[in-house]
Amino acid sequence: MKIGIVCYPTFGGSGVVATELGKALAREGHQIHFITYRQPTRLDFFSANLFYHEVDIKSYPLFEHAPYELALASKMVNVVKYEQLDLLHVHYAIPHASAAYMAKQILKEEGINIPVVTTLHGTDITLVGKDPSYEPVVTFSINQSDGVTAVSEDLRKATYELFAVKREIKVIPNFIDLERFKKQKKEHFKLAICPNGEKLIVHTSNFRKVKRVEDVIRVFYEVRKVIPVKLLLVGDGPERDKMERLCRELGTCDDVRFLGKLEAVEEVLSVADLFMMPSEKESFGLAALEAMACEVPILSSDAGGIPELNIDGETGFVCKIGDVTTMTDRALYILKDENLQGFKDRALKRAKEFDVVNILPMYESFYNQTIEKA
Ligand code: GMT
Repeated sequence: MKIGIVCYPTFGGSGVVATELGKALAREGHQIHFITYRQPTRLDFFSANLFYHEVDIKSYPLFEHAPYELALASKMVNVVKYEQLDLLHVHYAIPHASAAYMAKQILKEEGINIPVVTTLHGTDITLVGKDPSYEPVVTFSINQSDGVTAVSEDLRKATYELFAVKREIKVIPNFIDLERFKKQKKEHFKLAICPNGEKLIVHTSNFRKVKRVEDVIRVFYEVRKVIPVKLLLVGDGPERDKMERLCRELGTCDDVRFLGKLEAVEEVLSVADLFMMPSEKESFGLAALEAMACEVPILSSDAGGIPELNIDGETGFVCKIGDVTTMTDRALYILKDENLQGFKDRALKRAKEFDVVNILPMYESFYNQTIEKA
């Protein structure tokens, strides 16, 4: 198949899922055309089946905000027409689904019928999309897609609750490349961070409010009163300054490192003993799956789709959002020497269920069904 993939070319979340999906499809022999405003982060190599089309966003003094959606729709028209694509797959509804709708209508005028698949990722539904400033367009463009998928059962349910969506939504969970995400031998790294055999807690995120990084630091602060432990925080975003201040206030700076954005996150995960994801909202929790694949147990909140991934008492623990006291107890339980290895083994076993090899055929068959119906 010749497939156009539209996504945000960003560091985590939907952009990574879209890029990894495209790469996996290309390995299977499909021709993949990425249409984005910047080269996606994990697409910096040559492959005969991978193509990248940059959206040109022309500025003009009249525009306070350049009309990205129009530039994107125009680029989609162009790529579908000249590369003779069979299908467009857009990741994250805003504004990709509505841009795809516009491209589809324009192409229809020229006698081309391009099927559109929209994948809902989370905040496009639960946070930004339900805001009245976007809701009518989001509802309309989801209903106009030829196929709709969501990354968890919880997100599927939330979409029906929050929007007047009539389309059937197929759940296709996120996936992991176990060739890349696996525990690596990085003992020297562990020794540098934990010179006295301390346990290591890791959190990675985009440091937005919904990630509740403060809970990570507060749990760490409580755990540190009981056992020797260190904390690594990977990523960057609007909350980072506040979190650095909190560490200074709590006097934990010597035991906490802010690493900023890191491409090879699997190296850090390889030496972690516990991964924390206390999010307020989380449709799936890809970062937790990446940690599990590196044999790291998860201490998470019960937000959104996380409990579909992290099995309470097995691969880690699932606690109520914001319940720092229970999270502290659970962290201490997992980190006990006699418990830790069991949690690590079960985390890896669970991660293997989300191997890209298992999930890719779900997308391929969904594409085929959508093309047949369109
Ligand atoms: O978590 C974010 O803020 C990024 C966001 C995105 O769309 O890039 O992530 C969402 O999509 C990921 C990939 O499907 C999911 O693993 C995340 O759970 C989801 N984030 C939220 O729902 C908050």
